[in-house]
Amino acid sequence: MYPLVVIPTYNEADNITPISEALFALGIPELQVLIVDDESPDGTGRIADALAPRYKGRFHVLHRTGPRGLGRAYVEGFRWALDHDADPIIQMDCDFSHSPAYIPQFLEHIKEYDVVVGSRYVAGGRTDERWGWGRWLLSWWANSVYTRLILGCRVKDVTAGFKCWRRSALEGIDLSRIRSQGYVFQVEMAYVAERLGYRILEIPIYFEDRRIGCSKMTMSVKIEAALRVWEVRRRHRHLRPSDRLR
Ligand SMILES: Nc1nc2c(ncn2[C@@H]2O[C@H](COP(=O)(O)OP(=O)(O)O)[C@@H](O)[C@H]2O)c(=O)[nH]1
Ligand SMILES: [Mg+2]
Repeated sequence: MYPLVVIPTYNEADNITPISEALFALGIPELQVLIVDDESPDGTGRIADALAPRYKGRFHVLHRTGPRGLGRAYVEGFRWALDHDADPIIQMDCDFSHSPAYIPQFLEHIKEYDVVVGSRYVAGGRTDERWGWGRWLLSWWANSVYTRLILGCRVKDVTAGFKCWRRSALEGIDLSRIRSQGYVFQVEMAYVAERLGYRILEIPIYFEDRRIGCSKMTMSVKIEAALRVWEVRRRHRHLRPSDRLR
């Protein structure tokens, strides 16, 4: 067993090398990294392949083909993690919005919890200082009011993408239940984990905007994700702790 960081990538050519360096610079013994690339046109996948020999068996690359999507990339990455004895499993973006500096805290808390969430919306959590009021309010409302009210979730940052999972939680969730193709994957995983009664801890993080490259989260993607929250609710609201896979 070893901690594994899973990073989905789409056009992250300028971030992939620095994020890998930052992760291994943490000096966490046995830490491994899995990149799940969706045929990025900018060559991220090729850069990742070239990095692998540098980290001697601790850096892995999955090349997905077919329709791309954040949700599909994560499900494939998590399946790989379960097949390769990883525990715990950390998920994060490639763009430094999720600072690797929080990972030691995740690894500490996961000893007591099933899921640790890097949260923007608990006391001490923050979003980028450059966000104006309007943007902060929209994000907070979409996340902490709209999505949480529909789902009746306790988790405050229900769209968070920076999380640490105990292997047993990912096994119990049963990844074949998870259907999201895109960003609503984060919401679906948080909701299913909560319905199944897993112990969830939110720790505050500072979420900084990406410095390099561009977000794939366009307004139409956001609207689609917001509508799909209803689908997530319909699909999983009957779940109980007894529905864990094992
Ligand atoms: N494999 C894969 N990764 C993706 C896809 N879309 C986004 N990502 C990655 O998911 C992470 C979050 O995406 P980003 O565009 O930064 O979203 P934002 O932080 O919400 O603006 C980044 O590491 C992206 O490269 C996709 O379709 N496939
Ligand atoms: Mg980002």
